[in-house]
Amino acid sequence: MRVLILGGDGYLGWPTAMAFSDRQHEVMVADNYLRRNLSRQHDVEPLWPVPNLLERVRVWKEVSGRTIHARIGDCCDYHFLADLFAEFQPEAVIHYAEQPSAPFSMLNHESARLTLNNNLQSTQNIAWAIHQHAPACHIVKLGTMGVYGTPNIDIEEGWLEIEHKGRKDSFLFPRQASSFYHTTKIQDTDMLWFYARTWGLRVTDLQQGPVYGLETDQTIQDDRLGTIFHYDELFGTVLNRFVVQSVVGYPLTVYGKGGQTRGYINIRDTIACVELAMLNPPDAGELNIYNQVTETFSVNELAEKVAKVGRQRGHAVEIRSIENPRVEKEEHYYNPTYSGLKELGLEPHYLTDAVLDRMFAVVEQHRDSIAEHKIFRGVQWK
Ligand code: USQ
Repeated sequence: MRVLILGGDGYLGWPTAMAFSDRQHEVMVADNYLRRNLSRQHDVEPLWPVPNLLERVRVWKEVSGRTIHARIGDCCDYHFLADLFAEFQPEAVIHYAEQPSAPFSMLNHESARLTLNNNLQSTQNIAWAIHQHAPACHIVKLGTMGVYGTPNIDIEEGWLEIEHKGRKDSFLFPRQASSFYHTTKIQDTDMLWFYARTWGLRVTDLQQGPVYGLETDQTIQDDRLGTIFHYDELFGTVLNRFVVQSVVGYPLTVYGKGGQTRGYINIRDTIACVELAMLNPPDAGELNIYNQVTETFSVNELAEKVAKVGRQRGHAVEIRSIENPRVEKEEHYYNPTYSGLKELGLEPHYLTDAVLDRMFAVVEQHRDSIAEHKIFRGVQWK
């Protein structure tokens, strides 16, 4: 399939590009280095240095013999994006090109403005570029489980059937996000659903939970092909952070009571899910939604799992509850449905001790590069 990956330089974008290339898809990546630039500005660069996107593409060619086309540019620049669609004529576009950090979106007015403008403008541009240049192209947008919040009822896969005064209809499941970033992910879904209904676009929204992991079948082929791995408060996700904290003896930063429960997913499964979604497009005018997680854990459960494996490897792991910088429920009901992607063929990689052990082995190799001051800064939701 001819697939355009927007945000192709990121934690998920680059591993997806290599995996799809290996699976014989024709891949073009585009990125404006937003994450790299923000990391530099905020002194939270990743655990290991990563070659620029054009260099990554050259290394991939050297290692695999395969070609990934690459363009550097901003999806908020309509002319840049429209030209990509006109030239490449993608059959599917994977939209990773959003500012992905909840804490970053709560940092200050400028970070909130950037998150709003970037996430909504890029999405609107994609809808227009498809409408004008590649109308059959399927949009696979990375969404987030965080749009649902933590309601006191079971979370359905995107839609909820409502019976009201004797009549029935299906609506998007109620959304009540817990950060400004997550709120922009509600808005981009609403925008794409509008364009699907109005212009007949085909859209899949993947409501993904926090991702963990640092290796895929392709990243391990050469050190220069590694993904961008963050362990800082702004861009690191909780499990990745806990492994790094364990390796340097930094007490695991459990926010508040630690009962916050989320659906988690291994980076390998992210790639598999995105491909399954891409290969199973909805009809024109329809919005498919999948909950992209494979198991649920509370923060306390994650900390215990990481601590157990860390101690087995000789680390003195301490778990410490600290005052929660976020506004979120610390004890709550959580029961999401996530059967759709398994029905399409997903075979999950679960969070076993062996998976954690391998994460530790990789992070330990980079122990000397871990900068403790990056781990916690306490961005306040209030
Ligand atoms: N948490 C801690 N200690 C930490 C970091 C996080 O207790 O040091 C807690 C958070 O308060 C939260 C949970 O762990 O309750 C998950 O936090 P996270 O930082 O791993 O994930 P989050 O900020 O929700 O965002 C991440 C990605 C985002 C994606 C989202 C999926 O950065 O792009 O959309 O996971 S979800 O959380 O399901 O919305």
